[in-house]
Amino acid sequence: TTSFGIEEALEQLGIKEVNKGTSTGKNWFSEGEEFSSYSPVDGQVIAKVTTTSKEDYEKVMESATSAFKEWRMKPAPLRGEIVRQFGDELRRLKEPLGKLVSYEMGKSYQEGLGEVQEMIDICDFAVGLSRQLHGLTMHSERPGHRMYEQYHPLGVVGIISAFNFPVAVWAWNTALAWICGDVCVWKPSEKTPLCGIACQKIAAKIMADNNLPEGISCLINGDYKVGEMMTNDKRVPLISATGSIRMGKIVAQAVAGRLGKSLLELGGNNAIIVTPDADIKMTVIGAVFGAVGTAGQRCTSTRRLIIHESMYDKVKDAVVDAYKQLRIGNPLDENNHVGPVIDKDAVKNYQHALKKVVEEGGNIIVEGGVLEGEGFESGCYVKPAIAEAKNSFEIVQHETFAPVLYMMKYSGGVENALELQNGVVQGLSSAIMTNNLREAEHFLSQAGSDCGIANVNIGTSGAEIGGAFGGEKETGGGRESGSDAWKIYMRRQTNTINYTTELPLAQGIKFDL
Ligand code: UN1
Repeated sequence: TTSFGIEEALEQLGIKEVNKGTSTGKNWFSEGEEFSSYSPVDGQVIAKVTTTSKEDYEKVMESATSAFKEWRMKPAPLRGEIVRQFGDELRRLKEPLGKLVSYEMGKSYQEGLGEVQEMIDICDFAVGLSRQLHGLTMHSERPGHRMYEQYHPLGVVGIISAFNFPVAVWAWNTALAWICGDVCVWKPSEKTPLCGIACQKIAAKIMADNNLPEGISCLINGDYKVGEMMTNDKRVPLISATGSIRMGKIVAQAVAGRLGKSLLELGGNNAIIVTPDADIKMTVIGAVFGAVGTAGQRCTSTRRLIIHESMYDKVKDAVVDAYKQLRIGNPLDENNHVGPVIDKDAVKNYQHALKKVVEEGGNIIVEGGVLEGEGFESGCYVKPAIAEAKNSFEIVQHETFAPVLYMMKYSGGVENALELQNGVVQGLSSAIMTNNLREAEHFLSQAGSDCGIANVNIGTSGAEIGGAFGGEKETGGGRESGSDAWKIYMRRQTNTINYTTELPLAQGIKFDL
């Protein structure tokens, strides 16, 4: 891996000392136990990181809550200026950070760079937004009264992110939360802690450059037990959590138990509907990238292809053919399309899915398998596989975070395809491949896709940051990143001002003294 410049990248990111096994260098983390970050690329330990203890968590919260008092008083456009500088620093460090993402998480270097690009894009978006935190004005029913609403900062925002987007999802949350006047405490996945430390370093540098407290951006490390300190903490009015449906249900209940707000971005079970009017070439690119990109570990990954019977054999042959071209290997080597899955547990889940689909009566049309030998020592490289399956299979109903694609047929009109597509508990992303206006509009209508994201002639993954990102049903209902997703990071206040010498009551109530 040295040949791919990992050492240099760690050096540029200022986290080489972490690599040598010392802790994060942050005096917050003095007490917890150490855990290791392994690269799925070569199986090496990249770093040892200290788990945040209860005592250290208290220090983090003190630093966050006191930073909030200062930060909320800065005008929003000034907060935007800080985010602009943060985005500039990300531009400067795009390559080393993209490389670290690739090495610690296992996605291709191109996708690692793409992830940092999403961070940069959301910063730009947030900078503009910092002058547009608009509320409405209303006409009061009382004479000489003015009524309007304003948005105020919320406080400490807790962010729990997943390994698959170890840096971008944090940035979607922080860039918006920061311009909104909030401070953030982030618990990255324990599988990608070094990405978290690298980002924290960048944020801390920008805060220091501007004489701002580092507590505006805080990091805590460890597994779900560390996350629980936050979900149960009344000082954290909003928890934004990305991960499995199982995790989301636990987080949602804990946060609801104290009537806090949660923003949940959970599992997907995303399908592409291929209609008789689909462009085959586009379908193949969308489906194959969607299914094997990030080794099938995006929440927007394509899990199901729902193909019209008249197109079935053609599409199946074209996709199977495309799978033959896939090169699996070190994701830092730009000749490869598919890198490893995150760890050996992910390999087990992948194997379980392939076994289960056969047991339930499915038919494997592209064989899977774990790769062995030179270059595959980590044991995390698997072959993207395809099975013909029924939507009703238990395994098809379940999100397996691996490159396993299920193919199924539909007959008749697009409404039959939609029944299959919507016939799962998840509701994140969906797509239709068609040049038929009627089918496309039906798919987008209220009787169409029930997902938060519905695309026409685009695959299920790779959403732009400008739109609101998230999904319905057990995906959790939260929306992050673009559009008006910022509103969840603020509290709305309705203000009515009386500039007369009378005090008329609303609803015309008479109350004479
Ligand atoms: C995720 O997998 O959690 O739409 C986020 C996409 C990316 C984000 C995925 N922009 O695939």
